[in-house]
Amino acid sequence: MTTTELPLTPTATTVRAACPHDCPDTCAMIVTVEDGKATGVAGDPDHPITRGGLCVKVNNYQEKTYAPDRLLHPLRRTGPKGSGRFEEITWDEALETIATRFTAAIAEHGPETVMPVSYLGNQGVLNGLSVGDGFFHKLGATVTERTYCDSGACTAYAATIGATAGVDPESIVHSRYIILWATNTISTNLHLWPIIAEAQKNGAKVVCIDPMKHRTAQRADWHIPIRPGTDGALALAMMNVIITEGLTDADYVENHTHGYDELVERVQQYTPEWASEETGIPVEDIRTLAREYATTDPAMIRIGVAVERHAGGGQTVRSIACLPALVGAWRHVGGGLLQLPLWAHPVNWPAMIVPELRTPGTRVVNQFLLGRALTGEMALDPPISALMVYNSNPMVVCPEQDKLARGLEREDLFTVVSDHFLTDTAKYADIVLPATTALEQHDIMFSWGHFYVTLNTPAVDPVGEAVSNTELFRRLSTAMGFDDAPLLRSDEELLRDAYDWSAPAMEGITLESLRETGWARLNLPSSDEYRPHAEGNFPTPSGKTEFRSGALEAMGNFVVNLFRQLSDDHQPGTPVDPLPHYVAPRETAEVYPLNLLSPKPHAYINSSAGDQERQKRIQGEQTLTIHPQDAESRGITSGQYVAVHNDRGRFVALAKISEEVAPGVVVCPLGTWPKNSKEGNTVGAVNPFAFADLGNAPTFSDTRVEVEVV
Ligand SMILES: Nc1nc2c(c(=O)[nH]1)N[C@H]1C(S)=C(S)[C@@H](COP(=O)(O)OP(=O)(O)OC[C@H]3O[C@@H](n4cnc5c(=O)[nH]c(N)nc54)[C@H](O)[C@@H]3O)O[C@H]1N2
Ligand SMILES: Nc1nc2c(c(=O)[nH]1)N[C@H]1C(S)=C(S)[C@@H](COP(=O)(O)OP(=O)(O)OC[C@H]3O[C@@H](n4cnc5c(=O)[nH]c(N)nc54)[C@H](O)[C@@H]3O)O[C@H]1N2
Ligand code: SF4
Ligand SMILES: [Mo]
Repeated sequence: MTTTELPLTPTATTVRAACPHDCPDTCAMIVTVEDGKATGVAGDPDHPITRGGLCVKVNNYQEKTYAPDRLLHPLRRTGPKGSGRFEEITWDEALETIATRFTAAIAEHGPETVMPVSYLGNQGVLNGLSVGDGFFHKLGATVTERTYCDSGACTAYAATIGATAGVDPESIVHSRYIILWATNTISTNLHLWPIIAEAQKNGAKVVCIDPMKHRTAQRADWHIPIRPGTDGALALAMMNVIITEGLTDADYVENHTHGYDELVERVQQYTPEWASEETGIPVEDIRTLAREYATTDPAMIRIGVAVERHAGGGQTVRSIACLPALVGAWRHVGGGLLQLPLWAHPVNWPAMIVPELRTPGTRVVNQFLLGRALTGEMALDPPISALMVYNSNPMVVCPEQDKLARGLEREDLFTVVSDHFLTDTAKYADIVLPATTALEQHDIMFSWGHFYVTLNTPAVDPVGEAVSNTELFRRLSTAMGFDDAPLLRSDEELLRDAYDWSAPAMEGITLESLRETGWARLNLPSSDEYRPHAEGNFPTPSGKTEFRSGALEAMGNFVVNLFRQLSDDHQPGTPVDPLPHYVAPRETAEVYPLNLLSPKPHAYINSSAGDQERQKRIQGEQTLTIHPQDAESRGITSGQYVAVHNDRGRFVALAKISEEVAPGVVVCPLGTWPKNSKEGNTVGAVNPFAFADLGNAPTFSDTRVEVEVV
């Protein structure tokens, strides 16, 4: 179906938009508008990735825009924190209260007493990751370190092969060996699946390395269940086999890699026998995987974000990133590594972050420590006395949920939350502000899953008194008396600043052309020809794949954030062994017997859509999947409520007994809203705040628990 064939009433028009979510697919949406109201959304049938389909999380997006429980006016708290009792106030009152309270807090404690908390509820270049940064820099607020997603993997990846986009996802049709490593593609990267399925139909072998036999693993040719957090051992043993059995591409290694001799020496200790003990994978399977991977061209590896979420996540990605160069996979179209092709998008991040307004040396606090920072368990001088949350729902996504709730209950803390709905986080706010949805705001989207840039044109006027994040921070800047030009830019000016339009990748693409077409492929070679590293050319210090990493050697541990750059917050890192090595999971069976994983929910996008009726119906109640053996030994039967607990807290979920998980592994998806759970708690209650080895990544998969019938 082409756009013009969409069923339209005589008064209807269509507007080109973009899915605003933190999802690799970044779908091009077409919104139908009738009498000033959005009546439907559809995927653009002409878009080579979207292919006319939106996922179950978003295909009724207009219902979110017009949801009866949507926040439409600013609110002031009237009951105890967390009670959810509020009264409507005007925007003027809201802004005046915020300006007065921020000013008073700063007068008492200094500017670092204010802390922003935001993440990727919206992924737009205008309204997403960096919106508000300029405002908070100007204020002198504590800098919020955002490393929820892939910062450990990006650090490891950049340290090994540089900030390269890697394999074009569309080139995967040419792949003949496809390893899906810790990713549930059909749930989390749906629009990549048809491309993989086409390759599979053409004879490619699809291998899925995952502790869980989820819907993607069920469609794979080979599912390799692995003990969580031990993927580094598998990758190192694959290198051991490849080197020992002479399966390397000697010419590629000679010309396009750095540190091979040291790597050879290093991986000697990582035998398949050793790795089998660590990973629970039979020795012969490890050998077969290494041999097949090394001898089938083109071979590609898609690494999921989940591979970074344990103590050794960084070194795991380091080891995986070494593999393609070792076997010369980069020589071929559809061979190599696909992680986050966002590196191809020339987003003009400095124009968005406005780093020139930042006072050097300003304190940095990582968001995983929010509970500790608010309860005072993390000693902070000055303490946090004013908090502003937007684009994030920490009560669901942040570890140490109990501490966070206690911190948010503090009577002396002034909290502002901007959102679409009264989330479990917003319930603790003193002031709640209504935000617009994608249908009501301007934006431009990069993608971390493909090479297309997408423009989001508002389809309708803001509903009620909701405002976009860009407008919110313009209003706050004015309320605080800030007149710096970058803080007051209009959306049109921001759109012009958002991309580096003169970059080679943007050749032939302008804001005007995007207004016509809605989206465009970056100016890169066609996916049938794209071999970015056939001749090396890695953007690393040596220009090669660095088995021995010059970056880690020079800087120690560092943080590459999703802005594709060294974090602003970079501090000299702790020294890191520059050769890949194994870091075992931190939490062991001696303390708590079961390893809890909290992957992405099929019907929600993180916690977004988690309170929408249709999505709740599809996702169902919060469940814990447990192996029959583990259930039996605890007297658990299917459909019973079980308590999942450790020293950090507990949550209650419905038991689902299934061999989809191995003995010793239990799975509860992220995303349920605490208020919709049996006892008001979710996986965040048991997750640790601890960082992984690189890039301050989270360790959500490095979580041990016990389970019992409630
Ligand atoms: N439906 C849906 N799609 C989403 C999202 C969503 O919330 N819902 N969120 C989006 C976001 S923000 C992200 S980051 C991506 C993430 O998407 P993915 O990269 O696919 O990550 P997850 O779903 O968290 O986990 C994928 C798989 O990793 C496995 N896993 C966990 N720990 C380990 C381990 O140590 N080793 C191995 N080998 N596997 C492990 C889990 O069993 C799970 O099946 O999805 C995006 N897309
Ligand atoms: N246990 C566990 N925890 C995890 C993960 C895991 O796998 N397991 N995954 C981690 C990962 S990969 C990620 S990316 C993070 C995600 O963490 P977040 O980015 O915080 O994701 P959401 O829970 O969806 O929260 C986004 C909030 O922003 C709001 N929002 C959306 N658009 C706008 C807007 O335009 N303006 C404003 N003001 N608000 C808006 C939404 O309504 C929603 O309440 O979670 C992390 N946490
Ligand atoms: S959440 Fe992802 S798959 Fe779903 S519509 Fe948005 S971009 Fe597409
Ligand atoms: Mo994420």
